[in-house]
Amino acid sequence: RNMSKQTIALVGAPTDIGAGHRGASMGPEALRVAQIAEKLRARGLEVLDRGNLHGPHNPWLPPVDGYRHLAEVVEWNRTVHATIHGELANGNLPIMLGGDHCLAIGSISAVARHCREHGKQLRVLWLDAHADFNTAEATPSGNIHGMPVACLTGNGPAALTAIGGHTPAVTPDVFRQIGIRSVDEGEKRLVREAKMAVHDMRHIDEVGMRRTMEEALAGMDGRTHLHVSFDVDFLDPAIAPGVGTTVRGGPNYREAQLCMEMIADCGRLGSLDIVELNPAFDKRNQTAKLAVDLVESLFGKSTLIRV
Ligand code: 5AB
Ligand code: MN
Ligand code: MN
Ligand code: MN
Repeated sequence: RNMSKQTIALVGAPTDIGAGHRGASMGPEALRVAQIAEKLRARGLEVLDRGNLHGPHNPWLPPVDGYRHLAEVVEWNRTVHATIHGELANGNLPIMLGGDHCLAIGSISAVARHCREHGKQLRVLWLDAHADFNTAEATPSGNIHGMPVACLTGNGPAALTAIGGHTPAVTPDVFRQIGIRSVDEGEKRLVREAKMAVHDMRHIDEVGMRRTMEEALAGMDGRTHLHVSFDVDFLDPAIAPGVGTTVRGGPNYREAQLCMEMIADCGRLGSLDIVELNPAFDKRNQTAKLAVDLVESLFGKSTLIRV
């Protein structure tokens, strides 16, 4: 499997610039304290910790024309884009340690650019309670962490949709959204219009995580680069309280493990975001530890005895 000979590069992006609560800026350090690097090395993987990126502080201002902190969000995402693209160009497998989910604009636009440069097909698994498909008109908050999928598909301010030099960075058909259970009214209409592939919690309840993941991973081949954007609020808040925007009724521990194990089994993982972890809402770093446990499964750790 090609991912085992790839070097993993951890890139910290300590900001909550796009979020509705402060604290996701502490995410990278919480993941390090939960030993993300050591646990992956124990799996025989080579891991480089590149440390943290730098960017503007959070001025905590109200929205302007439907966006909060747009200039700062742009600056952070430019830095993320350049760094993640550089890691991919060097043949590494980047893991962005967020930070809030607005940073996926930078990381996924970088992955998309890398795919265009190398004739690869992109598939993005968006693990989240939310669709993150809001626009300035539809958003109830102005928080840009609720807008990255819209921006990546060309629906947003030019300064964000053009990051990476290609607008749109990706088409809606590259996404498979999993775990969705909170979508705003105007956002719902946009999700339907774009024909987003949404495997919401109702779908997971009805067909189970196994069939959901079979569907989400179907149609990939040797030319597919798989990117996973893991918003920790994907998980049920009973097991993952350390996020700013909890929504009850998410995947439980076993469902989340199966999700990660099936992604590992497909052997196509090329890049990862871990976002929205907020230690200010956590207890004894349990959510960071759970995220690391799940990431170990994503990189092939299995409790399976049957072969
Ligand atoms: B997250 C909400 N839809 O737009 C909005 O955590 C929440 O990255 C967005 O998925 C949640 O403000 C953003 C109400
Ligand atoms: Mn999100
Ligand atoms: Mn979310
Ligand atoms: Mn959130």
